[in-house]
Amino acid sequence: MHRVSKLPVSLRTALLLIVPVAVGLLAACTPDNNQSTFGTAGPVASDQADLFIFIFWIAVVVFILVEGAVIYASIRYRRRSKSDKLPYQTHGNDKLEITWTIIPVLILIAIAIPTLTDIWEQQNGAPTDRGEVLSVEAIGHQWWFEFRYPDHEVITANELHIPVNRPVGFKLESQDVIHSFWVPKIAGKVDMVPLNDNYLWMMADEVGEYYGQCAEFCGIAHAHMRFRVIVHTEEDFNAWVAGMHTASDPPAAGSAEASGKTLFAGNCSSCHTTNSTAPGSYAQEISSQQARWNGWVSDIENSGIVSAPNLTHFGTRSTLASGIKDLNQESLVEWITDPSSIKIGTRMQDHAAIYKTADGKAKLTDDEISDIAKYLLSLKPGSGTTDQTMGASTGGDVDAVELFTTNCAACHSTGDDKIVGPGLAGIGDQAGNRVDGLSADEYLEQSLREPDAYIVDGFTPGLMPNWEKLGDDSIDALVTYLKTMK
Ligand code: HEC
Ligand code: HEC
Ligand SMILES: [Cu+2]
Repeated sequence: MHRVSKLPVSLRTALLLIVPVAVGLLAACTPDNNQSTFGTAGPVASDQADLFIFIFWIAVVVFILVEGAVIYASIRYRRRSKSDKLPYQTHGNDKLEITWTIIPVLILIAIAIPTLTDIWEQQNGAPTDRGEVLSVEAIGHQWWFEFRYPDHEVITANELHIPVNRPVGFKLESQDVIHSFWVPKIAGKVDMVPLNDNYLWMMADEVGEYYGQCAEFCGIAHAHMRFRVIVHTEEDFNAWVAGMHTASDPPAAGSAEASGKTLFAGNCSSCHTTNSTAPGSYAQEISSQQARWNGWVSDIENSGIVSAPNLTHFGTRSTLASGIKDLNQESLVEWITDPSSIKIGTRMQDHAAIYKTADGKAKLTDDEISDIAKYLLSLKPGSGTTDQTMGASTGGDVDAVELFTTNCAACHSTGDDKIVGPGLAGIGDQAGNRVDGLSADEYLEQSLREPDAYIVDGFTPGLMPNWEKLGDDSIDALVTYLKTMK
């Protein structure tokens, strides 16, 4: 105490400040912390942690020996008199020099063996002797993560579901810049590089929810590019997969959710898919996502579309905006009103037509935003009775809005905005004048059955898919619906 009180004031305050800061920083290392690499929940992370601890203790021993020798020498042989006479000078000691060359070599070999073994095990692909490998493609986007399960034909975003005690093999990709995939308690980190696939495997040995984080600076919202890993029992995982293939029940007519659904179809569905439950929708979402990306790349400044998180069964998620906020009506309303209040720099706010306002906030009323939020929160696996064939007709009622949302909205807005195809506002009036001799009905039907028979000015052939596969009832319903677009 006596010594400390003699220090200059500024140094004393500095010391007083260092203590809480150091305690604060060290607190981040407690194994309980969500992003701590010490409390591990899988073999890859625990091998990495063990390796760290092993190297750490070797470093501690080296530190104590070397620093001890330095301190001992500087005290024992300190200058004791005012005489300027040099001490006895010695040069070269073969025994000593050989010893201090060999010891570090031995230490480095001791460190290299487990390091190389671990690198080898982790780079060698998912082990096949520890259970059936689950394949996942993880794709980094500014600033969110897309997860595709090719074997199960499921696509989701920002929340990765995996079964416990089963190896998961990841193919890591990026659509834009370099990101990095890291789940501190389970595995990582490996870069997600555009045009160059990387591979990583992980396995979780405890059921629970874990944090993931982009670990490579990738732009303004990098720190807000997180995700969650939800580790299920095998049974719950299978139930989750089954749920992802079960359509939501349609909202009751006249409900807030029904109004939200229509508003979503008009304002949001050019970028977001909400119904990837039907067979075939997996491949379709991949091509829509690519089309959105191509649309953005072809006009980075003004594009009205860009690849975006798949919101199928969004109501079952627990987080919003790639792990930044808890998901609930309130946070969702905040997000839709003004995404930057939660996360700055999103491509959603930069490109969606509804944010082209003076203050950048959505061109929607509070009630409309609340309805959209209610609709999104209602998206959960339904009773399983809803038709599963991409909204195609099964003889009963055909929901033309649903058909349009599922199949068309990725490329066509119902307003004037060009996405991949022309905005369809007014098509009901114009259809009859497009091609001489074709009535509105005939022209619209031809657009769906033989899209390349007539190409709208300024567009390229081959982009508009052929819709014969939807069946006659669905095509009739779509034609009727298109005619209402005055
Ligand atoms: C121009 C394309 C585009 C449009 C249009 C668009 N979004 Fe988005 N949306 C995005 C992108 C990109 C993200 C990812 C943002 C991020 O996290 O950086 C996103 C994220 C979201 C999320 C969070 C998803 C998650 O996994 O947490 C929600 C919810 C959402 N949008 C709802 C909407 C709603 C509602 C509308 C219509 C009012 C809409 N979006 C219109 C591109 C779009
Ligand atoms: C992959 C993108 C894409 C999808 C999905 C798509 N379209 Fe198109 N559509 C286009 C393009 C591009 C054009 C313009 C080129 C042409 O005329 O073929 C177009 C043209 C049209 C036209 C003619 C418009 C006019 O002004 O004459 C109609 C009508 C149309 N689409 C309806 C639909 C409907 C209905 C669906 C859903 C069942 C759909 N499209 C799905 C890309 C798409
Ligand atoms: Cu990133």
